[in-house]
Amino acid sequence: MSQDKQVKPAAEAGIGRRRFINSAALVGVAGLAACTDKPTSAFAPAASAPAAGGKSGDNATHLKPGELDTYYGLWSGGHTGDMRVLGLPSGREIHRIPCFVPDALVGWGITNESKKVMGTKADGSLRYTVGDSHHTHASYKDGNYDGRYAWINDKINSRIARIRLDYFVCDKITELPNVQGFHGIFPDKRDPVDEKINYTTRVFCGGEFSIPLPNTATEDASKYRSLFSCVDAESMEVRWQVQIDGNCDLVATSYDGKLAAVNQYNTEMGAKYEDMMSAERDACLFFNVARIEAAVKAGKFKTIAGSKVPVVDGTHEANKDPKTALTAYVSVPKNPHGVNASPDGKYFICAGKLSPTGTVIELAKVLDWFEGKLEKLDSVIVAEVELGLGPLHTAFDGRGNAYTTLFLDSQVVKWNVEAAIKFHKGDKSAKYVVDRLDVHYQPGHINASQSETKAADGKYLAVGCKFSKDRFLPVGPLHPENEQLVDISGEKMVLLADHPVRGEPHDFIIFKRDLVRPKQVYTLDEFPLAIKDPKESGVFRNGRKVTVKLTSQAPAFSMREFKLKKGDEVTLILTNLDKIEDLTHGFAIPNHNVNFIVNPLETASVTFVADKVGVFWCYCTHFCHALHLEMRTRMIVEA
Ligand code: RUQ
Ligand code: CUA
Ligand code: CA
Repeated sequence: MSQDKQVKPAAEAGIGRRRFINSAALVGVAGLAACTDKPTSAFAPAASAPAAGGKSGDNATHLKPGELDTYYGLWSGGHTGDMRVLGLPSGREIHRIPCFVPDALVGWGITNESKKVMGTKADGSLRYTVGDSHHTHASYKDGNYDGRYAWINDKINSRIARIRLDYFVCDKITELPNVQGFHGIFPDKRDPVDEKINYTTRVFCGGEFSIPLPNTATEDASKYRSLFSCVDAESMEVRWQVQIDGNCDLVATSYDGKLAAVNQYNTEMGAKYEDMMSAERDACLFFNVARIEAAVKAGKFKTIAGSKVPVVDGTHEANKDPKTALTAYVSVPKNPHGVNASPDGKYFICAGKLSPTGTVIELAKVLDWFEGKLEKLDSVIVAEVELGLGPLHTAFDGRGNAYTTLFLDSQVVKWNVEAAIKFHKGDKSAKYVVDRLDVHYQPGHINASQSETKAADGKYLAVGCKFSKDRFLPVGPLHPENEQLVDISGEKMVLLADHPVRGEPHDFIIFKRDLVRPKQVYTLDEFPLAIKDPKESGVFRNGRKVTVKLTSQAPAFSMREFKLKKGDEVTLILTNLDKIEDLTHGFAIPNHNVNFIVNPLETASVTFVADKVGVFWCYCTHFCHALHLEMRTRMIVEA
């Protein structure tokens, strides 16, 4: 508590006195677990808040039974390692998409198909069973989401997963070589050169922790380096990497495809947190995408032991001449967090974190610098204005306003970007702060409906509050997060609702529901192993290796029993031949660690050893029919 008292709410304290957070306050920042005093009590309950565009007294977040949400939200699950799908404005959680960690409901990590996506060791067991998903973004076309893919990262094991948005399933996972603490991701929005490619073909990935390259037990941290990686959106292979000075944190991309950028909080290249805060300024590091690809094509790269990926040199030293530079290090205040692209395509905004400021960088000027037309790189900064304490992430409404989370102030600040630029130029009458809203509590991530697209619509804002404290019924020591929904359709922000979510979501995106076209029944052809006719069922033996082929049609499996011998290595393939929406079956084998589901026309397989003599009732775990309980088959394992 004490550290928080040193910093009064922005409304009370003269913000100028806190130009930079003093070192005593930093103790609180480092813990980032500062708690506020009593919650702001004068809070209108959500039900009485005016609805977006609705009659007053309505609550847009309350949908009547049978009503559908108008937006999808894709939420990263944090260290649950999954992706969540929310409906908005209701805030209802509709789905969880397993990717980095096993999931008991669908059998992710149990079926051979999911294990292949997740990656296995030589003995067939999973390579990893933990994950930490932070950032999620979707593929673009013409500056808006095109409903093909979403991507999500795993910070622990440096993996990027792709989610197919036709079936809302993960279909590929790639592990980045020589990267630790893989944090931000962002797809490009078009190709920088080829006119015809007006859609996403690359995903950029920021490596946050620096390590020895290649990784050895070197103790001298001054030798550690970070890489910025580019993954091919289709093949999911790593195309190239850039070795940089400092580190990468979060990523943004420009609408013209020419630029990507990361915020850097550790330009000091410190190994201890004190070292990482020693400089007054860090950087927003820009990448010239077309030049990097040209350098790779021209063979101007090295490789790092253990990987064949081309690595180009993006260090300060190698990029002093703007006309050939691959990178540009733009100086921004102390330990920035978040870099976000405004929907008008003009600016990247870096939030200050340890500085109470937001920095606005004009992209046309960055391109000018790369052409040699701008004398000083610093002049790409068109505003650096005070916002409040602990600014982290920024969202946009498409009407020229930005919304930045203030972690320490427990607020969202709405500010006008063009007014901030005027103010920075010297027009001190330009009022750039439009509104402030208390949120509950300590917000990290923020996003608005369609925010980082050209179709930003300024309707809803979701705020990822890291602490929920007293906002929900107590359930013991572990609190849910509080995803708050805010109406931003008017001048003032209006808090609409609290939504508890299981820990620990980070970033999320919100988009109009008609941008995706989900399919609710598979086609048999999606699966090479599909058993298209129940007559193909049977037990097929090849020495100790046995294949069991089975189909399901409510309320029965195609074989009522099947026989195995103790010690058989069994691969069981199950195709669900039911083709009706919502008719999913499960398949569980007692005492064999097998349980998975098959959705309509889906095929899945499992491999296990029949190591116990006996009768095992394999049963359907997913309620499917009035005779669901009767839906079983006997596995008889003989000596
Ligand atoms: S970023 S620490 Cu991944 Cu703000 Cu959540
Ligand atoms: Cu099939 Cu329950
Ligand atoms: Ca720093």
